[in-house]
Amino acid sequence: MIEDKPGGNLRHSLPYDDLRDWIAEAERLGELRHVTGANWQEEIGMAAELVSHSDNAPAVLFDQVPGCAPGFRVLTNIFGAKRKNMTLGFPDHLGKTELSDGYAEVYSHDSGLIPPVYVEDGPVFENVIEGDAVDLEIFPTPVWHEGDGGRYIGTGSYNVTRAPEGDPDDGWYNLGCYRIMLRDSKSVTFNTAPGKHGRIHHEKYIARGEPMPVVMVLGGDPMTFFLGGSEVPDGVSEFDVVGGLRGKPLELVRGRHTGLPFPANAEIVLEGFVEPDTLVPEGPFGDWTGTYTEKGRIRPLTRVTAIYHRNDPILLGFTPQSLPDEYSRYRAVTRSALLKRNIEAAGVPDVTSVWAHEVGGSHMLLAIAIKQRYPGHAKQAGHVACQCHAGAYGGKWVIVVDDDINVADLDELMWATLMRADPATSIDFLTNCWTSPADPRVHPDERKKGNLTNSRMIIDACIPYHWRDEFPAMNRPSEDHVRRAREKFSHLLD
Ligand SMILES: Cc1cc2nc3c(=O)[nH]c(=O)nc-3n(C[C@H](O)[C@H](O)[C@H](O)COP(=O)(O)O)c2cc1C
Ligand SMILES: [Mn+2]
Repeated sequence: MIEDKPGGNLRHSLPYDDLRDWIAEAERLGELRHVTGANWQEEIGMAAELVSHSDNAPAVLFDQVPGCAPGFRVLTNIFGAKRKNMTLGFPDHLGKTELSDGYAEVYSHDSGLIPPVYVEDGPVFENVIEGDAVDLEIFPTPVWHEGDGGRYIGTGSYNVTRAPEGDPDDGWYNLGCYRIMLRDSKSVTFNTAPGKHGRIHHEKYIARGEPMPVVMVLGGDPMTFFLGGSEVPDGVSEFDVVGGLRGKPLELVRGRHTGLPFPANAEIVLEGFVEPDTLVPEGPFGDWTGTYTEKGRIRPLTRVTAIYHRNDPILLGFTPQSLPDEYSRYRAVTRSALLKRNIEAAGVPDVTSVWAHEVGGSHMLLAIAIKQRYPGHAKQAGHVACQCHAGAYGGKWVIVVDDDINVADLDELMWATLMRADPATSIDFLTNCWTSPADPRVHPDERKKGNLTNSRMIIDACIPYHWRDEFPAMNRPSEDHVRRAREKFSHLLD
């Protein structure tokens, strides 16, 4: 049973095991629309863009895509309205910050891990296509944005990899969501940023001059996809974290060519090998920054040796659009939760709330509220937030405020920054920090040199601790005042 508060018992509350259960739940909520006949060249992408900007817009399931077998479907816009709560396993009425707080309570990477179990067979093996028969063009892979340089088959996807045998880092399976572009009917290229676990694994294979085995799960249950897109610590398998969140182990099968595991109930899985030394053009692709950042990118070639898919398979699409969008809504809820956990784990006390703002793609504007306990507390919170695992990548601004400020409200956050911070003395800058290839503010010359870094601004917008008793009070009306004003004058707003 779900308890009716944040942190209610998520363990038993995920109402789906696979993507089809999820679709049934979305139907039950009245939040799924069906579209037939839209083409992959343009129309699916157009519709996905249109619905992605509004939290109230439905999820959309596309079928009968011209040129593809009927039943081969694409699902988009899973993270909106009430289905956000359903997807994470919480009651309908929780707002986004309560949802994030609830997720922070149940998300744990060091306790409550439940490792997967292995099974012999599953629906994903209903269709096995190997060798010469491999044809990636059977799927209705859209061109998602007008300016994209290719069809992206992997957006709501994750890759499973492992360090090479004998490597000190071996022994756990990593799941990482890295976008995947179709190259031709037998090969793809995917895009791992420096420092990502999938990239680190690949670098270890490159050092040995060996191809890296990989499986790519292109449609599966949303929770596993979400964890594939989350910064789970080194050495911890996202499979185990998902097991913990579900309260029961994932059931996995193994690919026939690599032995790598994937959920038995996945929709579409590609298996293959990433070349150690063949680079091919990738992109451009509309990035999570709302830009086409890097033209002429080259990425490793992956040869697909097997396709496994369910009958009438569903490709999950989860594409960044101009901000704010579905992608930033999801990342705001889950990253804020992870970030709060990371800051607490570094020993910073009394972090009351955290919001990784949608407008910054959930990376570039991080707001942290604390109950100030001692001089220097705000600065400590800001610097930790700026550099911890969930906060470091692609960051720009970190703002620390007192706990009377609603960090998720941009107006309130900016008000506090303007009134409580002193530009000359409240701001620290850091240079040479970890950023994303999607960051449009990295100069092309630096990018070419491999200097993919940016700078940070950490704003202490808390009331100065040592003169807090003299700091002017807010003129925010008391609760009693607000209540009486409403009773007497709410008609003025009708
Ligand atoms: C829809 C989506 C697309 C993403 N695309 C990429 C990508 O192309 N490259 C990348 O490095 N990270 C991408 N990310 C972010 C990574 O998935 C995320 O940082 C995750 O933590 C990576 O897994 P890892 O920590 O195991 O490396 C994407 C995330 C999502 C949700
Ligand atoms: Mn990882």
